[in-house]
Amino acid sequence: MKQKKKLNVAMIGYGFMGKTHSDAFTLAPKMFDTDYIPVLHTLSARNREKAEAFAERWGYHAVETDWRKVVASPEIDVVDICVPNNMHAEIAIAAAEAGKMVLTEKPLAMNVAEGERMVAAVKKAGVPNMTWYNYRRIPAVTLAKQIIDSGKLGKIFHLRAQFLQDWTISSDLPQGGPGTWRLDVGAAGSGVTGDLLAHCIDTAMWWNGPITKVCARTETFIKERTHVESGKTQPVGIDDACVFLCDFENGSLGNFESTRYARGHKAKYFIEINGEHASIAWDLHDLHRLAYFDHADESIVRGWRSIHVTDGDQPYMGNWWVPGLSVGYETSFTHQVVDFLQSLTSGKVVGPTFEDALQTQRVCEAVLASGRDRAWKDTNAKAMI
Ligand code: SOE
Repeated sequence: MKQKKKLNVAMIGYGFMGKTHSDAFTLAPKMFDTDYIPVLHTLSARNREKAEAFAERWGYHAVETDWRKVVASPEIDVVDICVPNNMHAEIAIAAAEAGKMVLTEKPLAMNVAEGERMVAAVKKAGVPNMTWYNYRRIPAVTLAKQIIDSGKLGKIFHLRAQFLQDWTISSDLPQGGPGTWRLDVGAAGSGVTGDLLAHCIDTAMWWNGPITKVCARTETFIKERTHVESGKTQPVGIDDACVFLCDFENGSLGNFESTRYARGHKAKYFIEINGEHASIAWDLHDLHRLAYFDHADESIVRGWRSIHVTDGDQPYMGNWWVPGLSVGYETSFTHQVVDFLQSLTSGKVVGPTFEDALQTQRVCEAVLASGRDRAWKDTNAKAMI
């Protein structure tokens, strides 16, 4: 039997993302052949009682309330950061300095300056690193990337993306605290731009190259909310909605929209790209399907086809069930772990690395500045892998 190598994982945080990541580490080596086997070693969170309950449910061996001890522990190989955005930089830099592999939830950081320090730290330490822009690894989204790279679309003219939700419409919702830190600018850094549009920007730049200039309009519909920690009514500093136009380096045009005020939409992530010969569209609500239109088809049968991405020849699907049977949202995280583990064996770096996530951060920061100043802004974003 092939000798497998164990990788002890420390998870910092146990919220929604702690769950998706724990599931991914568990399932990845079972469904895919990897030389490395992640071990759910330590769960770190401030609330011991809740951390213990999470650890027991998911099979972590240990619980630690102080993340600094976890990062310093010689037993830990990988530090995975799933806490609010304002803690990413400090933990990631400490983990890199301690020689650990570091994974962090998106967005990479609160802002570009922090992101640059994180990139410098992982580069200096020479440690493998990745940011969880998971939607790249939905098989249909990965297939779209392969089709685009094959040149089937020809010259690209347009890319449009939306990420719509409706969960913050009530003015009774507080800011800060476990479920609502995303509304607190001090914890999140921004609103929909960093939380939702960042996903669209990552996928868009992965498919279509760097976004060079942006022109945005941001809005905060509810200007004050009670803060969970102070109990006081405080100004809201996040963007509730954001729309922006952009230029891509390849000459194509982009338009992006995100809001948490689109009544009826819970997680409507839609992205479409139009080329000279063909177009592709994908919708999170129908995540195992890829819409494809090819102008080269014979005219009497030409039209949008809906590709059911479940065939063994399509990305990742050969390791799942049998053709025709689909997989879900959670497998985007599983595939991210698989690719990360395989990169450790092959030595071939896979994205999105911290450096890639920094490019998305640059676009987000330019979008927020553009919304504030009502002016076009350069992003200085570079190509991703
Ligand atoms: C916000 O509601 C959220 O959970 C984001 O934080 C995730 O990144 C996104 O995938 C789904 O929506």
